[in-house]
Amino acid sequence: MPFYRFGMTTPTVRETTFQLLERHGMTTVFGNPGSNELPFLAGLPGGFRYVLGLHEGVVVGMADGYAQASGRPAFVNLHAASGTGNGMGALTNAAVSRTPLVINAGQQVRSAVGVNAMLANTDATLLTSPLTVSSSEPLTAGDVPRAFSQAIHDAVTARRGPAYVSVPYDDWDQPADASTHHLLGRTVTVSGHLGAETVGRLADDLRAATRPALVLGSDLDGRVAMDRLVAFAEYLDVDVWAAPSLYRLPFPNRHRLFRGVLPAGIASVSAALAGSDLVIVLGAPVFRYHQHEPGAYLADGSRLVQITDDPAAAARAPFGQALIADLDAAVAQLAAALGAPETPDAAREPDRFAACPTPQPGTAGRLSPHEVFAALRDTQPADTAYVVESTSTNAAFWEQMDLRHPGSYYFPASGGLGFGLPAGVGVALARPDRRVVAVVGDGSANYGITALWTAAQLRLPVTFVILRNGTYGALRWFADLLDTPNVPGLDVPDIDFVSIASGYGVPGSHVTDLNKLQELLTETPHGPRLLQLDTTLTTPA
Ligand code: TZD
Ligand code: CA
Repeated sequence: MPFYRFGMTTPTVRETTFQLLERHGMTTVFGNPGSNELPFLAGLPGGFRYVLGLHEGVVVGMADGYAQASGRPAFVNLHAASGTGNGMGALTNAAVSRTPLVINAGQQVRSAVGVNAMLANTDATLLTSPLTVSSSEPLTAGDVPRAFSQAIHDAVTARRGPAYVSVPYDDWDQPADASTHHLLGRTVTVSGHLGAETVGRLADDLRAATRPALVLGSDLDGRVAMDRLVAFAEYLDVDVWAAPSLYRLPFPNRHRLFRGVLPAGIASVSAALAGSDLVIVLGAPVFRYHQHEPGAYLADGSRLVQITDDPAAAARAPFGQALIADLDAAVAQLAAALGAPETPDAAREPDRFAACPTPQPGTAGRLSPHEVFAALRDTQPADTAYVVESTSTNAAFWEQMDLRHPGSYYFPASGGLGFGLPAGVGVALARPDRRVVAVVGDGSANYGITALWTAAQLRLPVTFVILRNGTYGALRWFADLLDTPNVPGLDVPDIDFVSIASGYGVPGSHVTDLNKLQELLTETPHGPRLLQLDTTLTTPA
């Protein structure tokens, strides 16, 4: 079937939609098909590729990793209610990271929805609406292309995040509305500069503060050059923290000014920031806490200003002043007002990066997570992209890693497991120029395990490192914190990921010895590989 059938006939809804997707560079379709989706997928136009995931959680996770790592919106095609439902756990992550996804689900033919025919999704828009920036099902077939145009702009502007469009499958061959060609040339631009007066006041406040601190959030990675942030922080010579519940890294973690990732509890944040009279939060919600630690949000004498490009994050913060602005523009404006350089002055900072401590040793037949991270750090390229989903090893990770490049760190933003393996695939698809290592716990790996098959089919050179401590380690730590002894269901012993990987077509090795690990890690991967490491138990903090 020819793709563009212009000329004598009006273009169809399907043709116009594909043109729109192409115009926005969304030519990769992450999907898992059903009967409702077949009319859309039949004969994809030239230039489009379809990436099949075997479970919708994996499809959304791959698209999330792809969109985050490429900095571009990704297109997803899911089956109606059940397929969308399977994807929703993964959607909780994309909602928090505000990953621009346009998710199309097939719907039964229009006349069959009302009677709830098999595979109809009645009230389709309600299913996803808590997790999307918009959810729609156009009222006429002709309006479908405009609905996609809106979804794309919703996904990438202001609020950002996943947008959902449900389309009855008899719509695709209908003629598009006569005026939809206007959509192809549309742009939506956000101009988020701060007013001169606001910048001046903020610069004055920063100059007047005796001990300001910067708290940098995940929204900065890929939006504000890491170098610019380093130059800014060095010029101010301030403490730099990463925001709690971090899922991307905005600042080199071994930089002499870096104080670490803020712990995700009210009292802990307040204690860490005590002594700073002015806290500037850039590109993060205030704050995404986890463990419940009631207390004062900030110590007496501390004041907080949040600069964010997320209007919702500004509105819901329980304290502090908020400014909504484009992050890159805001940092540039503030740096200019203060006279800070755009790039770091190498000569000024000969000892910019701190050394790494010696990792604590493992036990017989078990590596410590610290040793594993040290081995990765010492063997992998400096700009390796790490997708991390091992919850109890967080402290060990930050202790041992040395990340100095943008796009080095991806973590499930909502804490929804099932991200690590799929996002590893998505990041590798988006960035063939970077080494990709997914470090995933033996609990977490099971939620997105079928991503291994896609990695094998596409021969993506991802190293999947499975940390096998036989338990839901973080939950053991939490059970202790919450004083809830004897909780069932916390152990996951004896899962053989080498066998599982082999079934999906990914070669694996079982490693219990540090030398062997280092030796394997020095090999350059030409396709996916899985390393199952037996590890000792540690705690996330
Ligand atoms: N299900 C989903 C989809 N997301 C979750 N976050 C959980 C369950 C609960 N959960 C956590 O928050 S951490 C965790 C679970 C089950 C344990 C993960 O175990 P792991 O990592 O083996 O991957 P560690 O390092 O042993 O903690
Ligand atoms: Ca584990």
